[in-house]
Amino acid sequence: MIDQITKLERAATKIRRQLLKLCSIQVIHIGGDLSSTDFMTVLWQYQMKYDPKNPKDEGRDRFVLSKGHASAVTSFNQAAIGCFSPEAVINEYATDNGRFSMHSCNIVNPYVEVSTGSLGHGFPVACGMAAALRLKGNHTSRVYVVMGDGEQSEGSIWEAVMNAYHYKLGNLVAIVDWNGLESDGTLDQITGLGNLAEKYKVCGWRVCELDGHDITAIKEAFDQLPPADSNQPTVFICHTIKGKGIPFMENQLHWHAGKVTAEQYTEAIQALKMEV
Ligand SMILES: Cc1ncc(C[n+]2csc(CCOP(=O)(O)OP(=O)(O)O)c2C)c(N)n1
Repeated sequence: MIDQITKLERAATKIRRQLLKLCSIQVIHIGGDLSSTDFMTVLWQYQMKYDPKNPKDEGRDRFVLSKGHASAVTSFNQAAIGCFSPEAVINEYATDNGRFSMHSCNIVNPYVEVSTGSLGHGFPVACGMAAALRLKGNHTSRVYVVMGDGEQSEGSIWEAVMNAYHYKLGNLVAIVDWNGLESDGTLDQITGLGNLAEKYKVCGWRVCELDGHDITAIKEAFDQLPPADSNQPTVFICHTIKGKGIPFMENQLHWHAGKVTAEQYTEAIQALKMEV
């Protein structure tokens, strides 16, 4: 019998294969999908309390994709837990009546809690959802929210950071995908983050800094979360590589978004085979 870590590592490789398949047909935000694949896989396929047959169950954990352009990695993880099939994601993506597109949309897809895409918006909404759970007397569900590192330069993020501390939202877990690149340049060329961990700490947050591709470390970080009814919000600062797993895409700005040729697809799949 294979252990949990191996199972999750294989699941992450499977997600990367599916992303590449879709990327051979459509333009997707492949760089930031691949940087978040490992923590998204552990989040969706291990950590979250979520019944795909009952996506409106009050007792569910909530997920908000604040870096809304990483919709494909979210959809394939939701497919992995049975929300829909991976083929549906591939066939419907960016089609007229499809449920899947470059940004997650809750009008067409009931598994999306909040439509996102405009950076800096999803995180404050997630804070509001966490506060609302408390007001409704739900002390067991959490709200997980994934942000980009470039997204950290949006002012609305820091209003929400202070708000989450003020309202003692221990049911809120933020994940920052720190891959060092945006769409137009490196983070340091645009707005460097400095010591991001210290910034969250002085705002009163519990901070966990980790290698965002180390499945064991990610699982442990989730295992060590304080209970949902605790008082301090948590942020995971995940050090990642944009394009992770595909050598010709890693740390390459122009692979923020794109489509692979047939030759590139073959090369990418070969690289993933070696990873298993
Ligand atoms: C408010 C806003 N401004 C600009 C954009 C265009 N945009 C889409 S992705 C992106 C780069 C985001 O970088 P980052 O947050 O680091 O995400 P990642 O590198 O993980 O994809 C930008 C500027 C947007 N979606 N929303």
